[in-house]
Amino acid sequence: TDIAIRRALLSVSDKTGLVDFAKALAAHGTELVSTGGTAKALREAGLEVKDISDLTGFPEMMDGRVKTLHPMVHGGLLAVRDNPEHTAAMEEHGIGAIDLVCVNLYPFAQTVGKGADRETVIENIDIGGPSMVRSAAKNHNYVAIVTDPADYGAIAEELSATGGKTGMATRVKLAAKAYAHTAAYDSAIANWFAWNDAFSNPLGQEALGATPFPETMPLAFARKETLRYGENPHQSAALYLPQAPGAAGIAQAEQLQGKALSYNNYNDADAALELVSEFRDGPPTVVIVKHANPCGVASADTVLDAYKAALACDSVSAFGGIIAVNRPLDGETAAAITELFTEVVIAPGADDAARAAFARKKNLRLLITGELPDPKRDGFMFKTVAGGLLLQSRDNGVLVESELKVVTKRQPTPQELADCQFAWTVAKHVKSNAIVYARGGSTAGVGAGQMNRLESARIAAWKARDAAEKAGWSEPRTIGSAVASDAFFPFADGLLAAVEAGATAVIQPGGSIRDDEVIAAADEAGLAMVFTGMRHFRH
Ligand code: 93A
Repeated sequence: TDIAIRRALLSVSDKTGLVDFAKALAAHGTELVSTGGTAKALREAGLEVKDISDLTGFPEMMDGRVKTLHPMVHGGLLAVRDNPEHTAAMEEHGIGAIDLVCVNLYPFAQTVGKGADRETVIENIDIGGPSMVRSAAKNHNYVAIVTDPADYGAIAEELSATGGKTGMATRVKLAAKAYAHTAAYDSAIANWFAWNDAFSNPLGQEALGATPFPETMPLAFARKETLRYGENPHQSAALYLPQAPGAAGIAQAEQLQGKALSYNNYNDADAALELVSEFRDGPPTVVIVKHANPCGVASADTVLDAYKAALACDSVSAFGGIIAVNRPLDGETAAAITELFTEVVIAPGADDAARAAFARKKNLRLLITGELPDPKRDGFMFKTVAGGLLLQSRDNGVLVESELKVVTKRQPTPQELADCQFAWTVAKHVKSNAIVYARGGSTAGVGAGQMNRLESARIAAWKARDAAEKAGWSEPRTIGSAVASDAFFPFADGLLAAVEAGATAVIQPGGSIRDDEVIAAADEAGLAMVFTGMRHFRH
């Protein structure tokens, strides 16, 4: 059944094509009714238009929050025209039928995309618009619902072909589109609520209640770039950014030079930046990462000295590595870095001399972060499993010195305690099982990703001996070092391997059923051992 469009309600935020479409309607004698901004645009184009307030008998009020939410509107949209009760109600209340609705909604997603504040985003949740869209779409037997300016032309043609009518087939198609539109709109809002808190809401995860995890996991991320390939050349990949302000990390860094970052570059650069950010309030510190594990980390009086010390930990692995520093780079340090092949350098800033030094290495990617992200910030971590997705909160636990518990007869010396803290911070960013030896503000040996803790302890010690040999030192730097273990020692063997390597202090979470055994072994060897009470698995 064709329906003649006697009255049309137009209320659009995106005014594209509006005037032409309204003219096409008016050409068939259709009465036009509009909300404030839309009516203004139509009048300016010389069209005759009735204000919505004249229809409802109420002014548009509360900053426009209430303009079309009225029985005069929704009665006119929802009435079943051949239902006598409905028509009687229309007559009784003076409700006139509305035959076509042209609505597009407040630009919610665009407002979010612009990084608007919370209040502005909320104000851009359209209520009256979707209500009209849904009412009109439900009653598509009688009402045409137009939500997309791209459809104006075809509808205008249908009007001219039929003398101002729409056909049922058109109205059904428009109704389907309308519900898809409001569904997408509401899911964008749901996404924003689900994710805004994770990334930017000062109320943090508390605001989401005891479980910060949304019932469904809508991905409110927009593609930033397509990457050349994934972890391997036969895999494809892309980088996405959260559609909420406040996200801070490697994805927000500014690239000053070099080829586009690869999937593995991003992964490694993330590991490097996350670790160096732990030192954002510390002395100059340099992190060198390979295969997402730190192979050398050092703090010193200058960035240059820290770089040299970090490099000496494992100069072999450092080749083709990712370097992150916690201070703006100077020319001298930049020049030293460019002596070795490096994939990516990440820094809060770089002065002109540093930029000039890097510019000589065309392929080196230089990433500038500005102020380093806060290691204590909230956030989420994703990991896929075949057929599913694992989601957990960020590991934002940081060491609080006052919460350390000395469990051995011997107390750590101040130097041992400092080395313990340094080793622990690095171990948090090493793939499990992680064992890290540190001495005098730099790593002495890093053991990563082994299936048992003893092996990680042995590998780290072996790497320290190798580094000593390469650097011509008289002894490995594990002698007199502190050793950190990312999780408790289940047996004394791992601890004894550290003793053998020359460690004099141990930092670990504690909590094993054999803690007594492990503490006794530490006492026996004259070690000082502290428990953190917090584990840092990372896989
Ligand atoms: O604030 S609302 O949710 N309350 C309403 O009653 C209402 N009626 C229409 N938003 C409402 N609208 C929206 O206003 C429409 O969806 C459209 O996006 C916009 C058009 O306003 P104007 O004509 O003043 O530019």
